[in-house]
Amino acid sequence: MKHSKDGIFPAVCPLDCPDTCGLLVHKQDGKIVKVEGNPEHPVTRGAICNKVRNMAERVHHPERLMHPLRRTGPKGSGAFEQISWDEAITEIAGRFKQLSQEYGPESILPYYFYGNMGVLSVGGMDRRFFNRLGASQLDAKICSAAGTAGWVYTMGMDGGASPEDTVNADLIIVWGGNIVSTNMHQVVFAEQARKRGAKVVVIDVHRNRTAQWGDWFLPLYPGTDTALALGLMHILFRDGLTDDAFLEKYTVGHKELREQALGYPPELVSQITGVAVQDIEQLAKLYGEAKVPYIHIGNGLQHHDNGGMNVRSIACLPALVGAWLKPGGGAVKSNGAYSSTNGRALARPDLRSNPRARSINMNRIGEALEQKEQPVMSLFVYCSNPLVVAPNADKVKAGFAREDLFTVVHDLFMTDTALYADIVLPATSTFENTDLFGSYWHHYMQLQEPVLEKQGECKSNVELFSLLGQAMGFEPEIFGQSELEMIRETLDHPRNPYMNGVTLDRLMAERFVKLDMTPKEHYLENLPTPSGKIELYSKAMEQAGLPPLPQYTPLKEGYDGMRRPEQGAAYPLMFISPPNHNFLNSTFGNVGKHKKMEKKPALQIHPEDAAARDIADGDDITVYNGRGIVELTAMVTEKMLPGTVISQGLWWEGQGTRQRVNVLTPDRLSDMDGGATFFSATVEVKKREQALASPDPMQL
Ligand SMILES: Nc1nc2c(c(=O)[nH]1)N[C@H]1C(S)=C(S)[C@@H](COP(=O)(O)OP(=O)(O)OC[C@H]3O[C@@H](n4cnc5c(=O)[nH]c(N)nc54)[C@H](O)[C@@H]3O)O[C@H]1N2
Ligand SMILES: Nc1nc2c(c(=O)[nH]1)N[C@H]1C(S)=C(S)[C@@H](COP(=O)(O)OP(=O)(O)OC[C@H]3O[C@@H](n4cnc5c(=O)[nH]c(N)nc54)[C@H](O)[C@@H]3O)O[C@H]1N2
Ligand code: SF4
Ligand SMILES: [Mo]
Repeated sequence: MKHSKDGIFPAVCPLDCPDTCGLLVHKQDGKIVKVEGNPEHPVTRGAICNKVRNMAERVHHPERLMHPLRRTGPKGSGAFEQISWDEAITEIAGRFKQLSQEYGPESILPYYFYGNMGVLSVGGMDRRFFNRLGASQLDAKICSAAGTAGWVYTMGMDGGASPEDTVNADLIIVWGGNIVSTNMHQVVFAEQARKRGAKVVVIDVHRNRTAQWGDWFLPLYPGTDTALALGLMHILFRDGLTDDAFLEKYTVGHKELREQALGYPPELVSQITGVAVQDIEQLAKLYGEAKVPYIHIGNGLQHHDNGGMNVRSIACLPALVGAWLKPGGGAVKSNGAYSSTNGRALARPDLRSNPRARSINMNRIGEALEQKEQPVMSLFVYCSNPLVVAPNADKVKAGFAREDLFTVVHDLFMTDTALYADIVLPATSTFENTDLFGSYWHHYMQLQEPVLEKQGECKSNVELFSLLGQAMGFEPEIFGQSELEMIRETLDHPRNPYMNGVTLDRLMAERFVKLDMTPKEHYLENLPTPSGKIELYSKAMEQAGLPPLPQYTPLKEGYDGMRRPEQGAAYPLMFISPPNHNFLNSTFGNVGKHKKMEKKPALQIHPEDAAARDIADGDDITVYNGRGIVELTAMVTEKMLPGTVISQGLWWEGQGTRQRVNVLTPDRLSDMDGGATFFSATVEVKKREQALASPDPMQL
């Protein structure tokens, strides 16, 4: 045991956030009383966000699940009885054996995401278990699939500039990211750059916290970023602001791109995007003349029908001006590849007797549960809250309500999803676990060792799937491995040169171990694209049936082919539902302190759009489309262009409210790699007292 009842202990923030902070956990009498940033962590430097400063409230929340439960009432009713772990495991193993015999193991589907970013928490014993079982595979594409594909087509790997270098930038463009809320240490680096004279430009569909902090905010219509990027390229080529020596040496397709950009003159781009011609001209000049321009590519602009292409197009910009040759210049979409560990050693796909088992895209979970042929008969949910976070959420709920579906949920709380489970299992918090953490942004690996007693009868994901493996009669030596053994194995990953020298022993001794970044010195000479160069023209995209060059395609819902939903359309407002400041996706949505800071679920609406509907600030409103209805409070504001409405935060429904924004979002897949299209939704809004026939009878 590394911990005692009192003292200060090092830990790692497990949340799905690029910063992956080093923490110091303060304990009194066996309870956490304070969480702060570790001043010794080279990126955290003692500063953490409000959410995690208040983490003790979540870890010691009176509603934390402490025992396994079995459902006793209808699904969703919240009626459960306490059972023992033995009973729970026996029942699950029994059902899995029976389903495997009757329907085949592919009738069982795991559903997970990154509620805990630990390498062992999602990608450890859990994957190993479902591989050995032969379950259906989950295509885990809810977060960043489309944008990553767009980036990788261009740059070859899921990695860009080094965050710590960005202090050298003299122009920072935050494009479709709300970093004040979602990547606070990038703001710290940008502030350092700003002290030396750097300018911060924010391109977004609403004046979010980051736009309020930046120097210049450019609002645009949702899903039009490719057009803006091409408009910038048009001017860069036109005005001789490109670095032609760089283009010649490190890229393929610059001549074709130059041709393509000719088709996007500022006047046209202004019509498409809503950005004034003079602003497009000024931004291009700023970018072309900057010495070290850096672009932070957020997740927001890729949650669209055309999301892959949005990222792909922006990813071409640094090459045009040769920004990659300057430390701190270039761009980051995400840096996940640098810290990738040996996933196969943990997940053991070799244990699968049916390597071609079907894959189900998590963005289509509602539809997958409707399927009558080869039906999904059991769902095992962990580290995710699909009833709140998955698109087209009423369809998801209808699937979860199926009487013949055997559902297990492992979580710390009775989430909206857990209310529909047959068996609910209590999960440990990260502070009770042993785990390994990389970051998808900075370059440090970290080890988490338990700093808190296991609460109640909670079990970690590793323990749970180890027990289940044993109950299924799977190989004890494979399902009985310890966490430290697993960490040692996954760190052994010669295929990732950045992991060179990162060992368990060093992690135990040093706590934060920097990746070996020397291979990055030759990054540009050695890009893992088919040509080895930055692909401004991508043959691979062409082969995949995609436009090989950046090309603007309007969103699918209600668009008139140019930019905004058609006048007179049934759902004429673009509905964007990005994260809020005090929750982490739906995590913290049940914690009093965090909810209080967010007040209540609201819809930001432009005064013109509000006036047209006789809506005043503070009115109760109904927001609806063909997928469903949500009830929110109007917040009348000029933070976005007319025609766009915003609702921040993934609020829980619990029982009796209608505030899950994902009821309104589409489960269409994006242009690349099956990504989610949360932000490509259109809606209409009415004042609440007006009676409204539900467009979706299922949910009344
Ligand atoms: N506080 C907090 N931090 C978080 C999270 C959280 O829920 N809360 N979630 C975590 C996770 S899982 C992720 S993936 C990241 C996401 O964090 P970010 O990368 O910041 O991405 P989002 O917040 O999804 O969207 C960023 C911005 O994109 C804007 N946007 C939407 N559509 C468009 C568009 O078409 N064009 C442009 N230019 N902008 C658009 C949204 O309005 C929003 O302001 O944050 C992580 N960190
Ligand atoms: N409308 C809209 N929808 C969105 C988004 C958006 O911006 N707008 N963002 C999307 C994005 S980017 C993402 S990444 C997804 C996120 O979707 P999810 O990954 O589902 O995120 P959370 O809502 O944080 O749910 C994580 C759950 O895991 C649980 N958990 C935490 N640690 C553990 C553990 O160790 N073991 C187990 N078993 N459970 C644990 C938490 O208690 C929580 O209930 O949401 C997506 N949905
Ligand atoms: S959520 Fe992000 S910023 Fe907050 S403590 Fe965790 S890693 Fe750091
Ligand atoms: Mo995400």
